[in-house]
Amino acid sequence: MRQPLDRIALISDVHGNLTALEAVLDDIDARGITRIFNLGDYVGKGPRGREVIDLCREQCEVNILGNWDDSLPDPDRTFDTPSGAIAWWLAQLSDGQGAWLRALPFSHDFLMSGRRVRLFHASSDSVHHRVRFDHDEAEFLSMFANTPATGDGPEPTVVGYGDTHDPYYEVDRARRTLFNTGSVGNSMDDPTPVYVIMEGVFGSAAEAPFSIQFVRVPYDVDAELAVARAMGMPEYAEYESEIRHGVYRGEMNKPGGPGYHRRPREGVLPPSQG
Ligand SMILES: [Mn+2]
Repeated sequence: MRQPLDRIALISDVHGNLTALEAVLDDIDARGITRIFNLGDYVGKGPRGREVIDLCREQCEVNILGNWDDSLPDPDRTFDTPSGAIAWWLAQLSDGQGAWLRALPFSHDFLMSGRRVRLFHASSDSVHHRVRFDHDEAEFLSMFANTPATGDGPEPTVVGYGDTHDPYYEVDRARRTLFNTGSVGNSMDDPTPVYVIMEGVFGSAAEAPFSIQFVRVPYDVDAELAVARAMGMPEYAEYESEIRHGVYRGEMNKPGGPGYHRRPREGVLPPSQG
């Protein structure tokens, strides 16, 4: 008999959407999974950053820094949107939460089934450097590199991240595995909350079965929007566009409608309109 397999739930980009987080935590609990690692972006975009932080501090074994967690409580931040939404999201946080967010670790490494796993929010060098799913080879390889932000430990063979709200899974011939968890609270394209279950032998350098599963969890989007309305959250229409339709707020008013999430390939003609 081989060792029993361990399961870890990876959640990311909750963004103040407490209703979605509770639905995902219920699903994780119903599967009997007790270990939850959070890849960051607790706050901003949605109304209940404070409650999301409180719940994640209580429920998640690992909490990692996201770009919003770094920039929203930054005492040197000077920008806001015309609606004043940034100041509103910041004002929702309780005393000490901003400092807690900014002190979160950049990355988290562990062994599973003989693979060296590294988790971070956006990329290996900064929470503010975004790597989309239609990256090139250099960007792919950069995700496995050590940087001043990750430190000088052994380089990973599996990297998981969030940030783009757009989940995927990719492998190369050196067995390097890159995946994006997608977003719990603000999922693009399919707005259904999504998280990852990673299964294998935790902490083990010996090869063993290893799997990554994407789980979509429906939730009460109307209830979440009702809370945002009742709280008077700025940019309500933008929030509705994202969580009801999966359309990023920066895309919702584009002439011709929101674009496809992959860049057009050079030299490929658009489909005939005939
Ligand atoms: Mn995010």
